Amino acid sequence: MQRVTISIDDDLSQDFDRLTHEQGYTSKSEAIRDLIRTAVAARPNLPVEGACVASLSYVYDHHVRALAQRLIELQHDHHDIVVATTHIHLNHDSCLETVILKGPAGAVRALADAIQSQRGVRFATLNVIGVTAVHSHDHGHHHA
Ligand code: NI
Repeated sequence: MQRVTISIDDDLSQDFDRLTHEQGYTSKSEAIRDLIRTAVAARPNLPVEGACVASLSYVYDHHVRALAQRLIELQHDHHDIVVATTHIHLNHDSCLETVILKGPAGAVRALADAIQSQRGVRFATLNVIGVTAVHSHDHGHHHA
């Protein structure tokens, strides 16, 4: 068993307490463990082989220091798989971006992970629209 200390802003912590109370949790730790289990189980099973088309949407606070610049740099670093980016100014603080990605599934996943894990990026959702398997068929399993 490991002990983990995390920081959560007051608003989010109160919302979480309200939710877990409604759900009947008596232990905040168990509620957080369940969230982690769900996150681990829900990670999309994106193959690392083949080419895919995907959209990545997320909200971020453009006041977070250097975040907008980092997101632009990440996209430029992967200009070979970034097809288009739509940026919407939601309000004074928040921006919504949807990035259309096309390329090797592993590279698409890696870029989506790099963007999602930036501090200040929220609600990131990767939607893989299609994967074209280009298996080399020399790795010991069969396809129906
Ligand atoms: Ni904006």
